[in-house]
Amino acid sequence: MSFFKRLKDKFSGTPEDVQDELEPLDSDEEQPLEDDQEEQPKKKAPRKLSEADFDEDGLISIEDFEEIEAQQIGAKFKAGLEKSRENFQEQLNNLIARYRKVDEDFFEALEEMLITADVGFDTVMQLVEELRFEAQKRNITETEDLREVIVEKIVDIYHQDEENSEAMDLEDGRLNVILMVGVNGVGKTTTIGKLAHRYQSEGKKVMLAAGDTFRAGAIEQLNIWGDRVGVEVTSQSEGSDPAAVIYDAINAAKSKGADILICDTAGRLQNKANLMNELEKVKRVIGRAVPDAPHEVLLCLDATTGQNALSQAKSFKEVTNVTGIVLTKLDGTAKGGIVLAIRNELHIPVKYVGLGEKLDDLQPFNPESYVYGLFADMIEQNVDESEIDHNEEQSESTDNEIEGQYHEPK
Ligand SMILES: Nc1nc2c(ncn2[C@@H]2O[C@H](COP(=O)(O)OP(=O)(O)OP(=O)(O)O)[C@@H](O)[C@H]2O)c(=O)[nH]1
Ligand SMILES: [Mg+2]
Repeated sequence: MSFFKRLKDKFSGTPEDVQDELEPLDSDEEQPLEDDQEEQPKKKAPRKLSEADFDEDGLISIEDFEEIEAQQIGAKFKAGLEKSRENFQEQLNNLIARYRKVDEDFFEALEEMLITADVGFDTVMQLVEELRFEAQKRNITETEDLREVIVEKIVDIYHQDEENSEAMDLEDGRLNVILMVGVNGVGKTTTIGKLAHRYQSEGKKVMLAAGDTFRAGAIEQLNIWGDRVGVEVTSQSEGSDPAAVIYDAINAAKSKGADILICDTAGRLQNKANLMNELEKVKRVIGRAVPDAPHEVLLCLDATTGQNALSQAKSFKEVTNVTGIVLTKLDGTAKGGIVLAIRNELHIPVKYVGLGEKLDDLQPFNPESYVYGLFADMIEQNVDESEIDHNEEQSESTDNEIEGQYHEPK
C-alpha cells in the first residue's frame, strides 16, 4: 500500500464543525447507486463512538477504538494546521507545476521553499540531499512522482533519532512531577490547563502548583484553569518564593495520593541570569522532595515566533535539562516547518503541539499525524485520483477481456 494511502486510511476525517454538513456516518454504508450516478470518492467524517461499537458488556474492541481515535486525531491536526497546509500545498503544487523535470533547479527551489517555511537550514539541506539520492536511486525524473517521496522523507527525518521519544515519562504508582518552563506569553499556563484536562480524563489524579508568583494575575489564572478542569491548585500569595510554593504543592500532592503534579513557572527571558537561577533552585527543591523528579521539564515554545523559538530553546537547554517541547499556537502560523527544525537541530523531542485554544486542542505530537495535517488535501486528492485511475484501468481491461472473448472464434 502506498504511503499516502496508508495515511489517508488511517487519518481521513473532517473537523467537527464541518461534520454537521456531512451525511451522518451510518449513511456512509453501502448505498445502491442510482443508474445515472457515478461513484464518487466518499468524504468521511471521523467516526464517533456509538452504542453499536460496544458489545453487551459495554466493551469496545481495541481496533474500533484505535480507528476512531486516529480519525479524531487526524481531524484535529488537519484543522490546526490549516494555515500551514494552505501554504505548504500551494507552494509544492506551484513548484511541481513550474519544474516538471527533477533537476538541480527544482531542488534549489524546494530548498528555498522549505527554508521559508521555518524548516531550518540544516534540516532542509539534509532532507533535500536525501531526496536527490532517492530520486536517483528510484530513477524518478518527473517532479510529480516525487510528491509522495517528499512527504515520506519528512517523516523519516523526524524519526531518525530515537523512535517514540515523544512519549512522556509518566509512571503509575509514583508522584510524577512536570515542570513547565518558557518565556512570557508562550502558552505555559494554558498548556497546563489542557494537560490537566487530558490526564484527568485518562483517570489520573492531577494537581497543579501556582509557581508563577511573579506576574500579577498569574495565580488567579491558574486557579481559574483548576476550577474549569476540576483539579486542585496549591498557591501562595503573589511575590512569594516559587520554590516554596512548589515544595508545598509536592507535599499536598503526596498526602492526597496524586498521580501527576504540574508546576507553572513565571515566564522568563533566557538571558536573565537571576530568573534562570531561580529555575535551577525550583528544580533542586523538586529533586530533593521526589527522587528523579522533575520527570519532565517541558519547554513551551510559540510556533508563531519561528526561528526565535529555536534560539529560546538553545538557551533553556544550556541552563536546564529540558526533556521535551510543547509547541503552542501551531494553528496561528503558516510556517509549520518549525517542528522539524526543533527536532533536528536541538534533538529535543516535541511532545505536544497546541492546535487551538480549546481544551482538547493540545495533542501529543506524532510525525505522521503532523504530515497528514500539513498535506491532507493533497494526500486525499492523490489517493482518490489513483483509485479512479486504477478503477478505469480495471474496467478497461475487463472490457478488453469481454471484447477478446467475443471475437474469439469458437
Ligand atoms: N491559538 C492558540 N492560542 C494559544 C495556544 N496556546 C496558548 N494560546 C494563547 O496564548 C496566550 C498566552 O497563554 P498563557 O498560557 O497565558 O501563556 P504563558 O506562557 O503562561 O504566559 P506568562 O504567564 O505571561 O508567561 C493565551 O491567550 C492563550 O489562549 C494554542 O495552541 N493556540
Ligand atoms: Mg502563565
